[in-house]
Amino acid sequence: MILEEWGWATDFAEAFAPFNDGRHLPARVIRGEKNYFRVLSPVGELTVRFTGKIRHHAGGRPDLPVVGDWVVVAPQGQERGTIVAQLPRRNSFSRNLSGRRKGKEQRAEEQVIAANVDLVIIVSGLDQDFNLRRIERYLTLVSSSGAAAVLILNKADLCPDPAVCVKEVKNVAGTTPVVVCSALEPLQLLPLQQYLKPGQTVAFLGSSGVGKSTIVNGLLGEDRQKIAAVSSSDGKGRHTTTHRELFLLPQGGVLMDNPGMRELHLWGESADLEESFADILTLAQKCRFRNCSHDHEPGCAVQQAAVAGTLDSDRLASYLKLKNELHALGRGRK
Ligand SMILES: Nc1nc2c(ncn2[C@@H]2O[C@H](COP(=O)(O)OP(=O)(O)OP(=O)(O)O)[C@@H](O)[C@H]2O)c(=O)[nH]1
Ligand SMILES: [Mg+2]
Ligand SMILES: [Zn+2]
Repeated sequence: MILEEWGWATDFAEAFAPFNDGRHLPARVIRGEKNYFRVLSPVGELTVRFTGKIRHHAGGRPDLPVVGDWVVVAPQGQERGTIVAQLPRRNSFSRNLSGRRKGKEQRAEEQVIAANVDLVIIVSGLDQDFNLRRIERYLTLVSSSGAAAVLILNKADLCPDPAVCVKEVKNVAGTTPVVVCSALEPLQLLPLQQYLKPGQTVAFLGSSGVGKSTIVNGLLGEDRQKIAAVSSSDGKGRHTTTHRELFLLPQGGVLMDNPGMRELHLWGESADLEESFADILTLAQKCRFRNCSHDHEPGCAVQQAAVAGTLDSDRLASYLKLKNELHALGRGRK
């Protein structure tokens, strides 16, 4: 087993050095179950649990291992082991779980979704799923993680005029590359090859039913992931994938398939909007007040652009909504 194929690199090796005593193995979490993990180690796949000590030191959920993490394992026998430490993450994605519950004052609760991801491919369907506001939300999530992003507009076969949607998406995507395809046609996945590199981890994110697992199977060249038998007629999907999991590509590169997220509440800071809403931040430099909220102030260049139609007013509303969400989060996590 060559660990480098799974993304092992010198920074992780340095962090592992103190454990390199012949009794421990480095391993990557490739799948998480309720009470155990599957990890990939130099001696192959192992089923591991984590010690109470890690649970104690973690001081809460965000620090516990997630899929993508590199961990230190004390092997027991041929197939089992215990996670004794977690190596520092390069990056991670989080969402705010408290947003899922109804109620007035909610304490923010961070859920780390995945770790050590180089590139996120955000998948959107060109069917009823198509929603620019959701795409903006995903782009903001990715920019807060520090990973690179690519947008896939899948199910092109179900869209009478994909070019119209692509144009709208490009208005919100900034510099993020946009790829249009139908995952049912393997040849249409070829443009994705340029984003897959040996040792790099690529995660697929998007709503349920958009075709993430279909794309993963297409790239792996085999049906590893179960996909929905038929597209559901309301376009909402069915949560076919229930676990996130890493897969090794035959030509190198690691793919992470994810369950579709029903709701995505952000975990981050207002600054995370700087990349996903760079156009608004550029306009804001011309606002009369430096701390303009772009809501009601006189001399607001952002509002003026929305009135003039050079900035989509729905996009501005989306920006203000996400900004409020992140501000509220800043208060809630204190
Ligand atoms: N028409 C059409 N159907 C597609 C395309 N890609 C995927 N599908 C269908 O869409 C349905 C959902 O695909 P999945 O790959 O299971 O979707 P998913 O994003 O993995 O969904 P979850 O696992 O629930 O998050 C399946 O019936 C696929 O066959 C496409 O490009 N065009
Ligand atoms: Mg799936
Ligand atoms: Zn303003």
